[in-house]
Amino acid sequence: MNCQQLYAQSLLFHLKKRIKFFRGKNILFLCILFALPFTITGQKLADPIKVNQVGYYVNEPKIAVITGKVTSGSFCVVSADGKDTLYQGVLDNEKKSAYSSTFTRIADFTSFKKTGSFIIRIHGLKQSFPFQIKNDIYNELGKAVLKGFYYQRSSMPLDENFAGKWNRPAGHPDAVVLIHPSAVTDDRPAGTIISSPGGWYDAGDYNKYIVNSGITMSTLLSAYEDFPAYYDTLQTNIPESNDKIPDILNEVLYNLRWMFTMQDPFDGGVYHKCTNAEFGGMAMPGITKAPRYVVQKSTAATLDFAAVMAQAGRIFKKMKNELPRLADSCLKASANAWYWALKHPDVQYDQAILNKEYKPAIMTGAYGDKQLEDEWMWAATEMFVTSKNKMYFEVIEQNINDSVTLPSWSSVRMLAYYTMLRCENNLPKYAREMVQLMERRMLKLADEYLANVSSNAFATVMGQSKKDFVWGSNAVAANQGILLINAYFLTGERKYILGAMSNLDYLLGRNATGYCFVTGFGTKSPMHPHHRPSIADGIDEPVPGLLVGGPNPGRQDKCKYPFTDPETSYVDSDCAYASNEIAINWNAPMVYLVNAMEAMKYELGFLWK
Ligand SMILES: [Ca+2]
Ligand SMILES: [Ca+2]
Repeated sequence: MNCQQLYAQSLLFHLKKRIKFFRGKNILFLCILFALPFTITGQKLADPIKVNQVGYYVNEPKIAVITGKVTSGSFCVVSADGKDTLYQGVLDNEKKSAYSSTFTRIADFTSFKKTGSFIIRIHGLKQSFPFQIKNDIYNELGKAVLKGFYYQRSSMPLDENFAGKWNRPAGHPDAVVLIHPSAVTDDRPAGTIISSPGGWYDAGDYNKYIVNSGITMSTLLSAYEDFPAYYDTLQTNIPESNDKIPDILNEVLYNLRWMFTMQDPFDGGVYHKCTNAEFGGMAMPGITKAPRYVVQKSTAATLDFAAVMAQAGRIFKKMKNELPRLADSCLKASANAWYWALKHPDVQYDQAILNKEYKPAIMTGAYGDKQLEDEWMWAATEMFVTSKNKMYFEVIEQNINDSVTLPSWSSVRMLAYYTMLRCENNLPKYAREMVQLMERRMLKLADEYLANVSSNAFATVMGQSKKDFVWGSNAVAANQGILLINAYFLTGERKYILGAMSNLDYLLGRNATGYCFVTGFGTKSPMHPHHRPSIADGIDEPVPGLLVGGPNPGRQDKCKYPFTDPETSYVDSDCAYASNEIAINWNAPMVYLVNAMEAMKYELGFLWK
């Protein structure tokens, strides 16, 4: 029996079942059932064949995961128009998810190497969403997730030529920003007004946070440092696309120039955030005129700032003609921040305590961090690698400990690892032993990620541990991918790239929810992210190129979720800030991961074997 026959039989089977059930009931309802035979069951059952909805490289692994109960052991790859059956394969044995009652079977069609648009059919199940197979499969996605940052720009209008139907007037000029009472100093007394324009909105809200800018900027700058030739020609249709600076660096510069304004020129300390006192309503940016503040300086913000400026200085030094004096400004800002941090080594931003002392109370994202050894280590590393000054190396030695974890906004130690490994050939001999230690530790973590992919119900690196499903779990998946790419840099072993690719499949649809988690991509894609412009702009489609947070069983938003297992606790609702918000520190690793695939395709050629 071929796949068309299989499909016809399965269609008949379902209709018969439903006709039996509805016999004697409303005939009109029956007609609707005929028209939409498989779309009225629950979330899991509705889309039982999970594919990467963007698609697959011709010569790389191609896996679909089946979550419905199957009565047949085979599957077919069919042309997207449903006419031609092109490949038949056998489903793998059933696996049970470690965190839910979901059973899965793997459909591996790696050996199918035709280019085009396809679907997968299995007897008794709704067919898969369409996907493509081609050699530049992530080209558009790579540009779109970088362009996502352009849509987050504050203080400038988004012109229709660049923003399309999502064009909008400028929001939040931030030319008048008050020094919050928590941040008052002799040089900037109460009532002082500063200007802090530019930068990206952090997430679904309209505030700008230095700590979260830290890891975001580092991830984008590292993407450039790791793949300069690729990014030198990557254009994203932004206002600066025709200048001589790579667009990824134009985008970074937009936030970097804002970061400069967050440093107090009198002492070098860096304000924790530029913010409204409270989150605004679901309106377009610039609609509300509530006062903006910079709040207390913190050691975490100041060290993150020092790290970013040191890395930016290293990169922009090579663009002296296009950006004269910028690198020097970065290095000076970095050093001034460092000296402030030395004098104030442990100033934490504790919003609850500050709100007892100062008015108005600040209720926006706190990004409080009590553990600062990792910030010290990261800042010292970027400054050491840029300056080769042994003073910073000694601080790295003091702050390196046994903990090796994926990076997050509050845990930035791994960013130091990446930089040391990337720049190892330019480091003094005395640093070699430490670099080797870092290499061993990073590879150990990478190997742990790869060890159990085959026993995972979705055959991905992501989701092997319940701990992966935290707030922003999709960034965990993307950051695991980056770590595996770094392991590839060290070893040249292809298995690490395949691990990273498995997480891209996860993010683009091969997961328990069946969602392709980037707005504007895939068939089943978030339409209602917790993102104020997407909610308020009156356009059906959300702003494109944004990665939503992903499954988070914590469900801190208290919204209604159809499923609550770690791997399924996601809902496409703008209420759901705990699983369906967007954020710059989530988009950045997606930019790195997606574009790394496209970059290595050209730079290393391994995808063309
Ligand atoms: Ca440019
Ligand atoms: Ca920390």
